Amino acid sequence: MSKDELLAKLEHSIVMGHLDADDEGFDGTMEGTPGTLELLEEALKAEIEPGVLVESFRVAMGKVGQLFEAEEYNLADMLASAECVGKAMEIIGPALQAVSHSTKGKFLIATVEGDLHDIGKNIVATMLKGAGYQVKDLGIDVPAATILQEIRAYKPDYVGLSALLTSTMVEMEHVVRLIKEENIPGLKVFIGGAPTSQEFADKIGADYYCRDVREALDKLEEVSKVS
Ligand code: B12
Repeated sequence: MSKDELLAKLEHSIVMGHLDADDEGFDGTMEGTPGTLELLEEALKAEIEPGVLVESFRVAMGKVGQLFEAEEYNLADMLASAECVGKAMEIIGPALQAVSHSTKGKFLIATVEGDLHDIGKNIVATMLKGAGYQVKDLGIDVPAATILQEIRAYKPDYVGLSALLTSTMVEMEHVVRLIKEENIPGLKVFIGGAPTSQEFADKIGADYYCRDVREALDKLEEVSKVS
């Protein structure tokens, strides 16, 4: 199988919520065929880069979102796909983190209160660790007060906030306002998550919006050059 075919199969297995060969997948027909975990193992053997794999996870989850929106998938289907990516990230996480041992700065990251989505946040946290940042991940559904408390205690150079719901973008705005009121010299606020945008970042006073983890890494490099 070529690398492209393997990636296409991996993407499909995620969309189908087909975790492994014991799992029947979304349509109940896939038991006995290689699932996400077996295909991932093959992809790693074929030396497909972890960064390429992460991008294919993002594409797959985008498709899942479309199916949910079209009401072809329900919440449980979305969760099955999320589980595939979650388990896959547990496997490739160490490889992503092994890239660098230097410290480029402290990055505090959280999904804001009311929001339970963590795949994107986890990818960002993992890749930043791999790129040499010291990352503290506060998890999901994190109240503003906890984020502020952690900023005071951990003293990060960067704070990253994630929101995947239009409803929790309001909470993100609230958190950014509270952070900015602290007036901490040099502290930069990064935001991300599918419904956010540069326009939204400008509106709420966040320093940087990142469409994906690649952009986050590029923007961090830029910031560290100027500061
Ligand atoms: C998986 C999923 C779930 C899973 C989440 C499991 C988990 N562990 O995360 C479950 C099933 C729990 C779920 C629940 C719900 N979901 Co949901 N979910 C999704 C789905 C399909 C994929 C999200 C994902 O993982 N994407 C893949 C990752 C890699 O991409 P990403 O998160 O965007 O992250 C990248 C960038 O955005 C960026 N980034 C993200 N965060 C950050 C942070 C920083 C600091 C930086 C720099 C960058 C960055 O970098 C990341 C990596 O490149 C999306 C569809 C979509 N298109 O997003 C819907 C989606 C977000 N969900 C949606 C909805 C409606 C819900 C529910 C309300 C459904 C319900 N009726 O209950 C609940 C809400 C629960 C809650 N309170 O949070 C809607 C949101 C609509 C809206 N505009 O508000 C979407 C868009 C689906 C749709 N098209 O309708 N969901």
